Amino acid sequence: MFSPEIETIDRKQLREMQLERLKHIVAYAYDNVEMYKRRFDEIGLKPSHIRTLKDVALIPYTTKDDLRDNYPFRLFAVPMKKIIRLHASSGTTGKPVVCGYTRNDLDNWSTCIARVLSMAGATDEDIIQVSFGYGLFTGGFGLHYGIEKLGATVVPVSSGNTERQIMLMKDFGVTALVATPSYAMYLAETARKMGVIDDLKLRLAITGAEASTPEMHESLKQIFHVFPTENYGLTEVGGPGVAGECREKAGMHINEDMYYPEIVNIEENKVLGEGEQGELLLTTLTKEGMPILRYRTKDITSLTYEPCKCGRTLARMSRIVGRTDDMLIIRGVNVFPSQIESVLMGMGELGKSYEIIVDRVNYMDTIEVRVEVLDANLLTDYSKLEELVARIKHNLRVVLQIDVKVKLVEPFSIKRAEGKVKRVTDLRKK
Ligand code: DLL
Repeated sequence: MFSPEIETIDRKQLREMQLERLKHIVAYAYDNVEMYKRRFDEIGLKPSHIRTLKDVALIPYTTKDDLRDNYPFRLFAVPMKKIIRLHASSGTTGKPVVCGYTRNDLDNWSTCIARVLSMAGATDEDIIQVSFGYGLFTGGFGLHYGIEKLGATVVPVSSGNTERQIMLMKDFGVTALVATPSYAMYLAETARKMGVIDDLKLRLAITGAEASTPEMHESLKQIFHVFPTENYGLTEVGGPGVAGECREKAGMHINEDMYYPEIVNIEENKVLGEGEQGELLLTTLTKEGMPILRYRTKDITSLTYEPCKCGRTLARMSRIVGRTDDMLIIRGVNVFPSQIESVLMGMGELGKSYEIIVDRVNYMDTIEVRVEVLDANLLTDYSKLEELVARIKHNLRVVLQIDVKVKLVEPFSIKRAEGKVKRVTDLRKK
């Protein structure tokens, strides 16, 4: 454990710490960020009205639009002189979301990452390859400095050049990989093709930055012989390091001394209780550069406060079910891409790459899943092919309650991503 005094803290003591930090950060945001002062003044809210943790509900939400409206630096609470790093989201449309860090912010960030790595089972003996992109994306540099703080050896390869990544992994005796789950899978497939899996010393795959399913983790375990864990974060609150899975793989432990999580039902404007599923809100408790109050992540999850078998008392968030904005509504039925992934990854004949194409034909929504087969020979055996397609359709129907068109394609015919994968193409939006 990297910070046992925090990770196993008595929850009553933690709540006291959170309240003290919450009061501080609210006053700090009010005093130093014009938007927060205006928001509070508009509804007559004073920082002194925050007397208990529950009072956090009095504070208006912060949204991505607020960040865009205040682009690039208007949510910073310190003069630019104190900001020593900038990162920005990989958003493909509109202005990116920017985050600024003071020296203390970077130090806290590295601590959060070191904890997440150590939860996954990494130690200062590990050689860790970072295959997240280095640059404005928070993944590369975020993990990099966390690994150094843990005292492990960092191999900053960044993303791309997949065969070379495998060569380095082998030659350097890399023991842990940091990547998106889809890129980790691409690396696994490539290593298998190169016939070097047994020459690798890899034991951990620390994945994050995009959704994955237990089935995907199981596949990584089988193909790459690694123990996969996942971790979570977002640029708006600083990047990765918000939460991570421990070896129990029973939810991601939230670094609650730094982030105050809530689950809300947005339509009803209601804070939900333990175990209830809704949108995750995050309040940064220690950020100096860009404090954020009740940020609407759009990520759907639930929380549990039960102590974990690993000994940590930090709350755990369940795997992200999906984002409120990537939920597909097909003929009135809500479909999350993760539901489709669970079905596909659970079927042995299929490869690990797939795509989802949604369209509207004659006013009717259509959904097609294209998925690779493991063995190309199957595509020429008509009866086997038909049987497999029927089985996939059936399994999807059981989970989604709708009919899905299924197309099986050759191994490696779907383009692989080197960072975050984009699985869904929604042609209705055109
Ligand atoms: O993806 C930060 C990050 C880097 C997290 C490396 C973990 C590891 P953004 O690019 O701003 O930041 O994207 C944030 O990605 O709101 C989620 O929708 C999604 N996301 C991140 N981690 C997970 C995860 C980074 N473990 C957005 N499971 C978030 C599902 C995730 N979705």
